[in-house]
Amino acid sequence: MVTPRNSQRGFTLVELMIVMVVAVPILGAITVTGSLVRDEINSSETAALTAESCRIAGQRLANLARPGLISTCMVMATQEDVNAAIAAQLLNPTIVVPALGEWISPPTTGSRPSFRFQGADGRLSMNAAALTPVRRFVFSLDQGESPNGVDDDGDGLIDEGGLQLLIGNLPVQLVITGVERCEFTLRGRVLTMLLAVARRDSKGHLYRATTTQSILMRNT
Ligand SMILES: [Ca+2]
Ligand SMILES: [Ca+2]
Repeated sequence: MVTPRNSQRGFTLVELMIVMVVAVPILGAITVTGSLVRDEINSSETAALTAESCRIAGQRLANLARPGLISTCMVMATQEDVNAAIAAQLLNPTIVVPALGEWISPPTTGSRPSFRFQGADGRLSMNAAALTPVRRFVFSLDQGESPNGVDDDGDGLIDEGGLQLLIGNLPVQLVITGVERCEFTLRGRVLTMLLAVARRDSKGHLYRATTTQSILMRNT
């Protein structure tokens, strides 16, 4: 007499091993793919946020500087300005050598990282003698960074710092951080502002964005 096979029997060890051999790589692939997709989404978001914050900061600078009067524009003297003045003074002793960081008339060549001006807002525009308080865009390197083209503090960003807005002597707003390049260039009445910023995501990937704004400073 033949005993019917038990249809309720479980998997044999061999069957389980076959299932594992087939299923485990598939599950692994699904997990890896999911992780890659998540990373891709995070990367896209960080890249978009970096570009957006850079663009907004550039737009803010342009809006703030637009009422600026050309006659009030100044830049902060860099070491190059000091060196150039020392060299020029040898030929012309009447030339005054500025201190590092002193506000000077914008040179006709190159760009500078900090800029100041006074403007006439809506209320004061009819009175040329009544200017707004001095507005300054001041770029400062982060602690641990020096301007040498090298990432001194090991965060991946090079020569980075923050751009601060001061009205009068009051620090009003940190316009943007993670700034690798901040350049103000005045040619005639055209002020060009360049901002290059970088951001790092949780995985250490770097994202960079640049924005340029040009505006016409006012004559009166
Ligand atoms: Ca750095
Ligand atoms: Ca550096």
